[in-house]
Amino acid sequence: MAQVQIPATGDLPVVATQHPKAWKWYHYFTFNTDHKVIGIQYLVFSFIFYLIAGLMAVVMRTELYTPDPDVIDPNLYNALLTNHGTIMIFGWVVPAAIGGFGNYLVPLMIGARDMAFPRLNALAFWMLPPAGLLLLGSFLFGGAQAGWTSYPPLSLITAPTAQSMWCLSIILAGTSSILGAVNFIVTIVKMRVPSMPWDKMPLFCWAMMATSILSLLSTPVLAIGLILLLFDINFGTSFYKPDAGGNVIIYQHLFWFYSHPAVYLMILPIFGIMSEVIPVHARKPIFGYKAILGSSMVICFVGLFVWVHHMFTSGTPPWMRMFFTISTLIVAVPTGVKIFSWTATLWGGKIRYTSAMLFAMGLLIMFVIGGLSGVTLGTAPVDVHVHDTYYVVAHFHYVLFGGSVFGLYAGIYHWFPKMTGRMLNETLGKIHFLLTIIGANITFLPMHVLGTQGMPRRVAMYDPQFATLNQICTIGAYILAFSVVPFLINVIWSWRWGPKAGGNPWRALTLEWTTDSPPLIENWERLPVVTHGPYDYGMHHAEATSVQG
Ligand code: HEM
Ligand SMILES: [Cu+2]
Repeated sequence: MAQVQIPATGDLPVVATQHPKAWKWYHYFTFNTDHKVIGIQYLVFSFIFYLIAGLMAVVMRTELYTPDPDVIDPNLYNALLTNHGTIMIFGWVVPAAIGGFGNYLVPLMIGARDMAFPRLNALAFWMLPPAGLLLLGSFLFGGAQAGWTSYPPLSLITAPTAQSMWCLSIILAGTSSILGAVNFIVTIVKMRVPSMPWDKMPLFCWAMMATSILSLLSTPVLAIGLILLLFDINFGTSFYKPDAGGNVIIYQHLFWFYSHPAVYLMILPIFGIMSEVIPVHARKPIFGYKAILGSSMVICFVGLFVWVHHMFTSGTPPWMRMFFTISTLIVAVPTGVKIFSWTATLWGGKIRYTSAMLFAMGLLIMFVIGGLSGVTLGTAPVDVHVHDTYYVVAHFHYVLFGGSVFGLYAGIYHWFPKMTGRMLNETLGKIHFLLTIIGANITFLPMHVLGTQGMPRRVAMYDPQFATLNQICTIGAYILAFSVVPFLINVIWSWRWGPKAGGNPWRALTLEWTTDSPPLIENWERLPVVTHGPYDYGMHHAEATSVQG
């Protein structure tokens, strides 16, 4: 394919003749610069890694079915634990939400033909497969075993080769995130179609803006922390070695300065997906457009000042505990604003219980449970008691699985017709939803009890008094593993044989629905003109112009 300059605005020039008419399957395995191809590359890649990390979880839960370490070697358990967490975060939620949905949707939603820097975009994606291979390859050397947080001194003394591969992998993934963040910010600021003012921009794009600013400010700090760790492991430096004058707490600060914001990197784009899915399937204008976009920006800013809530038990002085307890509780406010706005949007709407909507509603319930346990953990006096217990594991699985993963599924059910031109099967979708929400609650709800009773996290063996609840968790995990089957059948079957979707099957109002499904290579023949707000449902002028295809 000839390299051609794609103009930001204006009508499609002669370049169309230099492109193939539509991408063929093998283009998806090449260094392609089309944002839609890259978006799908991210989604498929990250879903494969989701399955791999899910398999690791099934093995761990099988081990935990009984109190003794009788299924796998405890060192292998630690390696699985470390890579499960790492892959779920850096290989699934972050690349799927930001790289996948962000790349696919942002240009389409703002009326652009591509991202601002298409080649940089492709480069950012192609850094991920080597990062993934480094993680998987590290199992040849025993696998990194120090947890996804990789605190020294543990990370300095276990499996040094594997730990170094882990560091390199995360540095690669982080660099990819930084490149992506620059691209999103420039694209959103510079490439909106002229008829789209800031206050008519879809909320998903606002969420991507907040996500990208946050990523740009925090990711380099993680890279610094990990480079110093690599030096300590391999080159005899002692940044973190206490016996040689180093300080382990510095690592914790560098790590959490990125990794608390990382929880917002994983949830802000998902909040963006929620703000798109809910109004379409409830046929109502979103409640509190400005409140939602404002709360994304507030989360982006305040989220930079809460990281020490992960370090309440690291000898932090009392004034610090107080400061970070208060800042943590403040973040709950903008989050609550969003939950309120979505609930108010549902209120009195003409709700269509599609699979996308069911996952969005499931997210509302699950995220509220996870948010409440988050508020209790953010309060230093409580956290000191339940720190490093299963209570923490329960909390972050409610926000990560019940939040991020539910949101990714809602997004897939909503935009699959746009991406492939085919509808997914709704019956299989509902079976998938039921298995997922039942499985998730059976797996993660008992963990709150286990944690408050004192079961530590990150262990392959435990006291027999915890056996019954652990068995329940393991059964839940099997249900969760099985829940993927109807989803996979649905996606593979529908991609080929599903009913044709047409341009706008949900009668939605954002710009991605004004082109064909799947969209043309440069998105539109003539760029769309914005004549109404993105959420003007039920308003006559908007409904009339939106129906297409
Ligand atoms: C509602 C707002 C939230 C609050 C108040 C909150 C608070 C906390 C606190 C205080 C901890 C530390 C627990 C400990 O000391 O061991 C923690 C851990 C964690 N949180 Fe959150 N959180 C929130 C949202 C989220 C979100 C949205 C995610 C991900 C999408 C998330 C993922 C995690 C993870 C992965 C951990 C485990 C860290 C570790 O290995 O220790 N949290 N959270
Ligand atoms: Cu945090």
